Amino acid sequence: MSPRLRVAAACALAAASAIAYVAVASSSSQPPSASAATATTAPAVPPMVRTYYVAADSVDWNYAPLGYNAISGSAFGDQENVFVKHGPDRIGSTYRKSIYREYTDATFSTLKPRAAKDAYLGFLGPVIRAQVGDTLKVVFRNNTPFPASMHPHNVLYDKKSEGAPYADGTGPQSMLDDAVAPGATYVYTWKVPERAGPGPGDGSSVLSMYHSHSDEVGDTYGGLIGPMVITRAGMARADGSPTDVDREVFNLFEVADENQSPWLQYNIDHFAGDPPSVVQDDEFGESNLMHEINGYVYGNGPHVVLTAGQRVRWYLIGMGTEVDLHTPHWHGNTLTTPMGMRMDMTELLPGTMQILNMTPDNPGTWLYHCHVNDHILAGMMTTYEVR
Ligand SMILES: [Cu+2]
Repeated sequence: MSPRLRVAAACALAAASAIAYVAVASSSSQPPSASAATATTAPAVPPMVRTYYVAADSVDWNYAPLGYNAISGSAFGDQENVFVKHGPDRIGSTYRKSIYREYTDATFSTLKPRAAKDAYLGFLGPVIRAQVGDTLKVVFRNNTPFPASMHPHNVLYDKKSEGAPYADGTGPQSMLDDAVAPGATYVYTWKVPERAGPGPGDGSSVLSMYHSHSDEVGDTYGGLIGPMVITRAGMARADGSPTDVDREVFNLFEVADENQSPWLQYNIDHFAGDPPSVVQDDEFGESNLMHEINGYVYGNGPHVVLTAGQRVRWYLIGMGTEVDLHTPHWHGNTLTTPMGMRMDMTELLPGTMQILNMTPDNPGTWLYHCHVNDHILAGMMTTYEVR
């Protein structure tokens, strides 16, 4: 199929599924298991098709928009300037990136507004939600100049919706999803059976994620990653969120290696001086290792605001390479694992996810950071607030 035909086909599919949240009959719906936490009484939400319109967009992203160290309250010094200082041979804190953004419909003309309380999500893609028994249709538009895809974790997909190119023996019609061309649109269909949702030891929801896998390493360092939540059947609100949770928070811990982003040359050309020789410079390479949480360093992102007594679920994602062993640590409040173990920190490795529950009881603005010393110095820190 030609790219033009592919777009036309995708648009037709999008139109057919434009009425989001259409209830469909499904035999895979299950009542909540006996081990599930007590849910707030709410009417059961029937299985449905949930449609999302997601584009990969090119944006100029500033990892440090405040321009100072918001954790220490001080101006950037020598330590921070290794990573954030702009100069003739340094890119600084602003890089062009590819990020997933949600639109209101298949025209991809209007961005879906992100609520102020979710501004902390930073460069993460939209939170995609489903209840066990649902089907997800994701209409994907690639607005970047590089091939891109959406590869999901946990949900059930066939070869037309895997979003990853490799020698799997499939034919051309099963490879359109692997690397969606610049300007093209593709519709991914992901099923959400029991095995995609919470297992016996989980709470009412599990974390998943999606990311581009056309060039897995470059695409994710370029910024194409987002969270996905699958809620146990019978425990979802209409929007898919779990009924026994008041607030959900999503964090990515990653050393974003901008040296491996497909935008590297663009960033050198537009944000650094001119010398192409900078890429041979070890210190230049170091300057592009952005130790970020949701795309921010040194507490420069909007922080999460919680209310004391809320049932808060923290969903954590780790990505990257061998330096990406992270140990998220919360000051001020404690958390429990779904199995009921108490902690105020946890661990993440590249490509792994963790879920912790918190009922904050200690008001204040609290430090929340990776506990790895090298990562502390490089700015993998933020705060959260309890009111
Ligand atoms: Cu870390």
